[in-house]
Amino acid sequence: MKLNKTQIHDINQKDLKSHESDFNYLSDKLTNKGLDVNSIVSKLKDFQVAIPSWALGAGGTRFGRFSFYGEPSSLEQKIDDIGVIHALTQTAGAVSLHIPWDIPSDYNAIKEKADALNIKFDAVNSNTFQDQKGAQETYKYGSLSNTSKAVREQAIQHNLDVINIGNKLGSKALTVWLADGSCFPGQNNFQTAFQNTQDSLIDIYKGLPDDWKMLVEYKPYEPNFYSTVIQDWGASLMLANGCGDKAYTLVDLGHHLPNSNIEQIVSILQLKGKLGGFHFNDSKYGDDDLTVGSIKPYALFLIFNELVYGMENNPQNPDLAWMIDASHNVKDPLEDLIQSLEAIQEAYAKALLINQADLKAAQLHHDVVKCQEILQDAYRTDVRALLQQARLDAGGALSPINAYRNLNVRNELITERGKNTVATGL
Ligand code: PSV
Ligand code: MN
Ligand code: MN
Repeated sequence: MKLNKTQIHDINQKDLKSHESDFNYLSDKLTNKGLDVNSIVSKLKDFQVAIPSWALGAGGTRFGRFSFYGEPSSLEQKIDDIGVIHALTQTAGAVSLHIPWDIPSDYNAIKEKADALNIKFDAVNSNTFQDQKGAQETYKYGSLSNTSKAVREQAIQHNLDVINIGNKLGSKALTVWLADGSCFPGQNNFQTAFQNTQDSLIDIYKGLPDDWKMLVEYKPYEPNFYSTVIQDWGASLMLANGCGDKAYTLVDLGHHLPNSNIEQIVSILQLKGKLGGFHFNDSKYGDDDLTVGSIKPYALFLIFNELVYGMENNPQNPDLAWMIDASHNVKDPLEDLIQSLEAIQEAYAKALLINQADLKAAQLHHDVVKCQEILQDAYRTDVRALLQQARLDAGGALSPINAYRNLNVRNELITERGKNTVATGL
């Protein structure tokens, strides 16, 4: 299924008048505060977030999986689905592939399809957390950290293969997330596991093309519940530094112990020029992979405040690879991704409203109350008309969810594809 601009344009007509009055009202208010509304709208238009190829089917828990049907069963169909989301939101102009879940069978055909839908290939993800069919060695006791040289070599080679696949598609980054760790005290020697991981990453890094980045993702626990080799930003940063200038830390919002100050982590990584990628989701308890902004929208806003500050003040930090890393059981996955994209844009827009000069002055005067007022004034502003304007300018839908439903997308997909389901392996 492919949406065209006319369909979306026609659907927008009904809400155009009320959008215009909302936008003019907000625009006047913000202009009076000294903000450049056009520049904010254009930043929102430019902000693109990659959709992971594994989030397009209903996710699942270890207790069950309930399909929405019409799910994509090939990489081509996954890219079609991202095309639908991108046509409506104009914010999902990239895909992040997981290898070997999504090895293209015909590279040219996939590239042409993605090009036609205006979708780029963002970071490619390696997978050494599952054994692959026909593999000689098992990752049961770790991959890049394993005490067995043969296992480490297999895992290194897999990452080099992933780089090669990404290269053919135009990707410029490899994301490494390891499940490596231990389930029980005494099972692993921490130092050996860490050193093996460092040495393996260096071997992968040697195969990285000059214009590529390596993104090292961390996570405190799960699937291992006693220790994880790359458990936090400190471990990730040490490993990245041990590899070289093209290696960076990747922050996933769900990969922190409760109450971690994630905004402070992203801020300091940017200061050091070492924040390379970002996975969006939300969580109540652990790595819940819930819809972005569904649980802690204020925390997301505070994180965006630091990201905006870093994007403006830290030229030593590269452009980030943004990706949604969420998936679950009870929503239409495409609607869920649309909601996540909206929440991301909303937090970004609110962060762009913060008057950084006023905030700095209030900080210098130790005016704690004023500092909080400045942040909360931005947070409490209803910025949805800005998001709508950005989408409208780019040819997207005023309300992507309403348009998705009015255009009957899920039923169309079911008619086209039948009651297919895909197990993502998550
Ligand atoms: C691990 O929990 C993770 O967040 C990593 O980013 C993986 O690549 C992704 O989920 C899918 O397994
Ligand atoms: Mn992640
Ligand atoms: Mn995760």
